[in-house]
Amino acid sequence: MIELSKFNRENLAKEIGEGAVLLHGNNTIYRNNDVAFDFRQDSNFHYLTAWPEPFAHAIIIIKNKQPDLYLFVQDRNIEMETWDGKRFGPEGAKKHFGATDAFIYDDYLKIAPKLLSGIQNIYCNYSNNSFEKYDKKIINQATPYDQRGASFSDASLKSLSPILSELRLIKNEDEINNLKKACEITVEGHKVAMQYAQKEMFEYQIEAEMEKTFYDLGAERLGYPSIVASGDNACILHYSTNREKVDNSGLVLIDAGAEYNMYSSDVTRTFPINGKFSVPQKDVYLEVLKAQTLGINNVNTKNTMSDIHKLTVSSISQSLVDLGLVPMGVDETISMMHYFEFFMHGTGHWLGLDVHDAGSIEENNKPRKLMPGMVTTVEPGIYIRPNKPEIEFKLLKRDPKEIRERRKLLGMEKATKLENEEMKDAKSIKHVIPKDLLGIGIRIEDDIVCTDDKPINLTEEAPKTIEDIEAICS
Ligand SMILES: [Mn+2]
Repeated sequence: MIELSKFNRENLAKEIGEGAVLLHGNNTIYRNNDVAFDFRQDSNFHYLTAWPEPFAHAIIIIKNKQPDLYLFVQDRNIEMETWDGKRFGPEGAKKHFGATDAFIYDDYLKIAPKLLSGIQNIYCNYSNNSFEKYDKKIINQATPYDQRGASFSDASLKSLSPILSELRLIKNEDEINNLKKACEITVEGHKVAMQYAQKEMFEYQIEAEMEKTFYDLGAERLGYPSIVASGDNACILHYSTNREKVDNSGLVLIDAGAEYNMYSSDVTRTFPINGKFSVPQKDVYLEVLKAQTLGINNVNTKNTMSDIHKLTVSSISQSLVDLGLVPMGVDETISMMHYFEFFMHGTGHWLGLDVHDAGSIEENNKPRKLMPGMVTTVEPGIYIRPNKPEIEFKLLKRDPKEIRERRKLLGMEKATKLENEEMKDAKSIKHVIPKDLLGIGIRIEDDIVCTDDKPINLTEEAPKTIEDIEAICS
């Protein structure tokens, strides 16, 4: 991980050429009294420093495309370490983390302006509240415009996020290996959940058994809170209370991923608690699987994420027509966005240090082609909400791209108001949802690496066909 962060700093230095980068790590956050939430380092900070402790700042000074790392970290303190855990201290930062020099955290405001003195190009994250708290002050002092008050600076401030996001978007071999391991562990956890889940269980019991496997196989933590949603709960996209008893003939949707070496997996499987899909469950499942397979096969350098979404949307739309869930044909289901009643999220997102990883799906305001080393999820779904036995579909053409453009142009407030008015005035058609499909919610999700050749599915070992799922569940 330390080697990887050195490599990442060198790549950043090649992009920036001359200048300085200001970074802030995460701090300990208290839950109640002196009990802290589990600490996890900020992903950008980790990417460029591999520093594992709370309360740290970093400055990377770049000259002739060569980076020098300066770390500000908690000082060694035997008493504090007895309570809160070992610290590397400034000496450890130099010895083990490749810092050119290191200082104690509290000296940041004093020493940072000296390090930055006279540097013109400064990269920071304005949206981080440390910008107001620290960065503005030290830049004003380091590169003052008015020598008397030092309250202005003539440094050119630049946003770090776009450069760093672009770097993080393409994963190198070490990163792919971390993701592979996170995925391997995650697959085992999902298999255990399928084997273990039985009638009369509570969702959290299945969750506990799965997460035990994650930790047992070396995961440091979860990539995100596990979703173990039985029956109707599968139609709540971010359900994570996991406190209900599983319905004896229902499906269980599990969306969970282990984190390994800071990299996260993200897998969803949906299976029948009693080991056998009912006919309606199987009908919907096979349609989602069809769309997902199509999506995965199209993760290649010819396509954009938006192309892949279009493909899954048209596949799901055909399925919705075939299942009798929508009132019109495929073309109208797409152009009037009737599919959105049942498939209301995107097809995938980048995966890496963050489960929804850094990087834009656009380049120069246009959808970007996938490149080798990009890693994305592919996760279409169909959710047939139990509280909507009859749906009023608007007969109005809606283009998600136009909606997005107008929201950008007018702002959310005005644009959504207009949307509501247009929807209100539009004609509509009422449609009764087939009773036996109500409450079925299915999502299938895998983690896919784009290559020059065929896509690599890092999570294909998690059972997915009807036969494989019924075999492992029974
Ligand atoms: Mn996902």
